Amino acid sequence: MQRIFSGIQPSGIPHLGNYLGAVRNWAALQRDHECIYCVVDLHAITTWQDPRLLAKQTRELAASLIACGIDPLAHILFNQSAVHAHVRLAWICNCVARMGWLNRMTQFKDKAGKDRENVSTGLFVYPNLMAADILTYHATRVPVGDDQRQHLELANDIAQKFNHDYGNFFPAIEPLIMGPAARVMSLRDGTKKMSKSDASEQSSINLTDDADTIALKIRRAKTDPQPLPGDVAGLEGRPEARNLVGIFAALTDTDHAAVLRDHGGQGFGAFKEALTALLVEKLTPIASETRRLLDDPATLDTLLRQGAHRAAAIAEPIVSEAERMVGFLKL
Ligand code: AQP
Repeated sequence: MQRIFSGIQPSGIPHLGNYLGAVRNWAALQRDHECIYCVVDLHAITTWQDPRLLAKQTRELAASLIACGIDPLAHILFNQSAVHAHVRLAWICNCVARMGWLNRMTQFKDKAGKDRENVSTGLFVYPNLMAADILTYHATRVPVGDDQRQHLELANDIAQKFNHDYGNFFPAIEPLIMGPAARVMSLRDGTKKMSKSDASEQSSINLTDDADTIALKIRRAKTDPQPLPGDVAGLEGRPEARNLVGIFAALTDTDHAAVLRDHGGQGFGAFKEALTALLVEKLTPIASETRRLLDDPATLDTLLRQGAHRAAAIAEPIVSEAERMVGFLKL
């Protein structure tokens, strides 16, 4: 059975993009994989996080993942800072990765923007930590949204260079980028990724939104004046229409073409109503289950603590061997 690893940052409330691009697939993959899922708090602090909120956000995200169908008993769910092997291997990855490789990372360029001199060095080496997260478990398959494709290529480059420099040890990593909503875009701008850190609350559907909030955000979602086209070619140059059709397709387990067969020619008013009904049906049970789980933080903490112990038991021998191969004195 192949081992899966993936992570999500407790940097705010998870949104529809996180759900359709990643977490929903994580839940499905549990059927035929050994899965390790991680709330990546070390990654979150690469941008400022209020220390009074980070622990709360970590718990909330863990509850949300369980509500989305992640099974913390049959598989492993934990918070990253609780397993020290990640940072030990991340340091080795920092020393294996080349500056030129990191300079090409588009996510760093997007997030740093014009403020490059003032962002944290952690943000720059973020992809090295991500490589370490995966390699720490010898995971071979990594389900992520489309925005992480370049980081996974870099993780493979790091693994290959380690294998070349120190001896064959790390397996190749296969990215699993799945479904018609692998990159969900902002509801306010179809050319921008839906993101937790977007300043506009209207740009994303959050997994904690109630039915009225979902309806309002979809009603206000940016569209264009044309009705929906009858085929996929008609979505060309219409990023907002493509985004809403992609979301509909993902929620109904179909594709863009099937949605347009049923809804092509319809104005956005009617389509938005159908999309709202679908979102409310799929997301509001997740929100109420998350609230229920958060009513019992002690049980959540126990699940995360046990997850961290089980993760550490897998990680420790792998990272110790990597350290030995590098030449560290292991007493
Ligand atoms: N818009 C998206 N569409 C599809 N998938 C997405 N993911 C994130 N945004 C989208 C996927 O969700 C997983 C967890 O992502 P993350 O929270 O760890 O980091 P991120 O990609 O940086 O997400 P955000 O929302 O943009 O967070 P902030 O604003 O804090 O940086 C990943 O698999 C990601 O691909």
